[in-house]
Amino acid sequence: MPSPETLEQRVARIVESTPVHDIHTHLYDPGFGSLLLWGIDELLVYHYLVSEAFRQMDRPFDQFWSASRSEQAEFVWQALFIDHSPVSEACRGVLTTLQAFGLDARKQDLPTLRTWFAAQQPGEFVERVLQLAHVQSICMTNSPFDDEERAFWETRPSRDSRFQAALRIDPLLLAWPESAARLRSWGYAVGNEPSAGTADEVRRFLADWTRRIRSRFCMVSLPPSFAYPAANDTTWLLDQAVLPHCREFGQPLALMLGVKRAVNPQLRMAGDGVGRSDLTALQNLCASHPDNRFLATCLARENQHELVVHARKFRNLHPFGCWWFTNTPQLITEITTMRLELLGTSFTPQHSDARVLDQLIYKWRHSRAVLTGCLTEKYAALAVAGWTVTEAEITRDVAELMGGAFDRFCGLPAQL
Ligand code: RAT
Ligand code: ZN
Repeated sequence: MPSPETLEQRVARIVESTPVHDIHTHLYDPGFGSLLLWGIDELLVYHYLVSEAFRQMDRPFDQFWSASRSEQAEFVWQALFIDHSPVSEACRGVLTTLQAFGLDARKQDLPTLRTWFAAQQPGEFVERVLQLAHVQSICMTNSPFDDEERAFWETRPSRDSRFQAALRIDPLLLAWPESAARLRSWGYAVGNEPSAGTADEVRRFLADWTRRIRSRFCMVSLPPSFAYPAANDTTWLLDQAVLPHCREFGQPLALMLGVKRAVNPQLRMAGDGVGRSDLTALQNLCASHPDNRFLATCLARENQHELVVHARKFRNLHPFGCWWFTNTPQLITEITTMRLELLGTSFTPQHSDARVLDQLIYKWRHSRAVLTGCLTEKYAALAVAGWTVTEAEITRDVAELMGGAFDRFCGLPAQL
């Protein structure tokens, strides 16, 4: 007789079979062609790996950056997989991904791996990855300030409904008045100084883009120095344009707090760092705008507890994800356990932040394993207290955590 399923096996089975809604990625709808990255070279030149590789090689920065993409991938492979054991989370991710494709990274050298990827048919490959990662839908990161991306939107591409849009507005909020000049060049009559007319035009810009890309929410990443309210452009733009826009469209604003951009510019995209935020800003936003909803994630480990406590006080705040430097098994375990203990299931434990399609596989395999561990521990503790959870209850909870709570918080995608 087969031995009965343990609690952990049951939770694992349910977590693994529940499709996830990945609420923050840097992936693109396949209709955007070359903007959607995939394949072994892209996996290896992921900026998480590039910053690690520079620690293990003496190569001058210029020499690395002037090399071709495939040479850069070879440098990273040599430094992180051949010369040292690939124990970091980002390295392990490459191996999990290759393994899921049935490729033995130990046996196959880079040229052989490249040949395998080159033989994949893009459309089928997208389906295969989504299936292996068990991802049902994805939020992209869509910036009108990105020239390459804007050009795609202007062609009015046909859309894959699984790839939902999120309107990213960092330059608008953080680089005014430079961004005012860009808005003017696109036909919006904004001035550099605060005025009712400028606020209306910024709102028109936001409304146009929300409709054009059918975005579900606005997003911004903010430095540790972010304060609210403050006597600066960010506060007036939030108060007069962004928050009214979100209210009008019934959409949340996602705040990603604590990134220090370009602490080492020589690393280019890999050169951003972390800093502790003062989450009083978030508290003030939630308290003074009860009719707005805020999604929030923090980059600093030191901010995680405060974020959860704010969420206990403000139901217009929804914590999400273990972002970037916190997306490691140890920190996901710590953060997810803390959130479960203080918020129950009213949060979204993870997003992938994938930049390369194939990464969905490892990001979700690794995160699902951690979520299984955290939930098992909590259900076992409930059993000790005389509350044995049923299959249906676990299924309900997991669905909440893997996109259900997020969808309820955000509201259904608007018919724009
Ligand atoms: O995790 C990342 O890939 C970072 O580079 C950032 O893009 C970050 O996630 C962000 O959205 O700003
Ligand atoms: Zn991101």
